[in-house]
Amino acid sequence: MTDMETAGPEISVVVPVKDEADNLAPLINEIGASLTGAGIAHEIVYVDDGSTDATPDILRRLMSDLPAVRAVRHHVCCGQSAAIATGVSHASAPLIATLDGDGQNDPADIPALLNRYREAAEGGLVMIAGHRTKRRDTALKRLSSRIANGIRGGLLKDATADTGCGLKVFSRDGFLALPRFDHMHRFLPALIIRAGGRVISVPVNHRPRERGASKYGVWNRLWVGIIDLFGVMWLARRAVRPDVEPLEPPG
Ligand SMILES: Nc1nc2c(ncn2[C@@H]2O[C@H](COP(=O)(O)OP(=O)(O)O)[C@@H](O)[C@H]2O)c(=O)[nH]1
Ligand SMILES: [Mg+2]
Repeated sequence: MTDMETAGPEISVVVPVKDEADNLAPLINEIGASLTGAGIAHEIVYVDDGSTDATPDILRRLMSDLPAVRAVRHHVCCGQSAAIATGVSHASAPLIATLDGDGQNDPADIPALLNRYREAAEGGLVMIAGHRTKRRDTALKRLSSRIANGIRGGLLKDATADTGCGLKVFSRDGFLALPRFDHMHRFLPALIIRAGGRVISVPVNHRPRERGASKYGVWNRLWVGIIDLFGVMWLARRAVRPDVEPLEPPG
């Protein structure tokens, strides 16, 4: 066994998927190549969120070939935020990288995000957020995303140009202490700042979807997004961060 294996992984790559059968093997290979190439001890945790295609069968097969891959499954689709939370709970590394399971995020960006995390964290609460500087989506999706990011940034002051980017690096403990709710994954920067942390954006690559179909349109994001925005503004106003001092007995 190498030192890397005995020490356990430094980072768990958490990938939420819903009906992404054709994207599993190509993306897992890319994640493995990127992290192994950079000498980063890792595991890959897939969360199948109640897929109705061949996703669970293919994951089982890939797991038996590739020891770095683990997978868990929701019997019923619970949404992307719940899937990410399940993956983080099941992860065994202290650091987490998330990315979309459709191949639009580039795993080759993970080592740079991890380096930025190592430079910035120093024991504090830090999230590194990918910023898709050249979106490879339809014009409608790009426009709606720009408007949503503008309104969200203006109201929440979350200091993040692209909160919807699936590519992020953060600590497992930091995430597990955040409030949980459906759709929280689009508000992670605001929630980290609410918890007293910092968010640093790093430019990342973005690629067109090659296989499978998008699960989100403009409308199924817009209306819930408006409600969520008010919910997160309320949460931010109700933030309390006590500075706790342990008392020692005299002498
Ligand atoms: N767990 C889970 N993941 C989802 C769900 N909907 C989408 N995803 C995943 O979220 C990522 C981005 O979704 P996608 O449909 O490509 O959104 P788009 O890139 O914004 O069009 C992909 O990895 C999807 O598999 C869902 O209901 N549950
Ligand atoms: Mg996508």
